[in-house]
Amino acid sequence: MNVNKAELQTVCGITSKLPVNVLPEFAFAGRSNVGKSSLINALTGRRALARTSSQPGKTQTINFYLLNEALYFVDLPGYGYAKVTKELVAKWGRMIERYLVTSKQLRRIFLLVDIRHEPSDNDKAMYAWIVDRGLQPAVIATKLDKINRSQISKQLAMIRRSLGMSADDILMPCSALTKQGIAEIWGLMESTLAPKAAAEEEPTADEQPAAEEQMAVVTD
Ligand SMILES: Nc1nc2c(ncn2[C@@H]2O[C@H](COP(=O)(O)OP(=O)(O)O)[C@@H](O)[C@H]2O)c(=O)[nH]1
Ligand SMILES: [Mg+2]
Repeated sequence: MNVNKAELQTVCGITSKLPVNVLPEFAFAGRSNVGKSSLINALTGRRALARTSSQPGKTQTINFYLLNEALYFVDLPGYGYAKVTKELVAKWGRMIERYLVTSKQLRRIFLLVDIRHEPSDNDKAMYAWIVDRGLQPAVIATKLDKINRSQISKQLAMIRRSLGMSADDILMPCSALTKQGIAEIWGLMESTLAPKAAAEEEPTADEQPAAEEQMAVVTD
């Protein structure tokens, strides 16, 4: 998609009311510093739409970016940042959960993990929770430019195994620096939005998870 217009429309803090949007949403989750904001910038072809930072733990809000007045990117707070209190970490977890549970427009959650590292316990808990809720995840392995080509398939297999992904679960490598994988991520979003794909992916009544299932992320 060619992004002609991109704006930060809503910023929600821990106690803010979440917007009730009518346009489709794609959410980006993952630990602090994994590259969420950089990926949003690469996908939108903007240098600094989402603020990137070498200091982890800076984004403590849920940011809604409206693109082409047609869809939203939702930048979720990074989890697993050690230098904040347990209480704050737990609040972020509840905030992410509240968004994921209440959004009526969420079409897919991108869970970002660093291609160089084994997913953390929080990554594993987040992925399992997304799958249990019947939401549509896609795992993005970021910072592809930081490893040798010969390492790529080994690292992707490690991530798949570690998160307990099956062969049909989506895992895509990308680099916000070289833009490798960016077109493929747009391709996935476009097919997610296509009416046929959307109808096929609608969970049936029995696939709907129990409302009381809790997300176990961000309790470290
Ligand atoms: N080499 C490389 N660095 C990246 C990439 N994506 C993000 N970074 C760097 O990783 C750091 C954290 O990125 P940021 O997008 O702020 O992560 P966030 O906390 O998940 O939003 C920054 O220094 C980025 O420049 C990538 O694909 N390649
Ligand atoms: Mg960020």
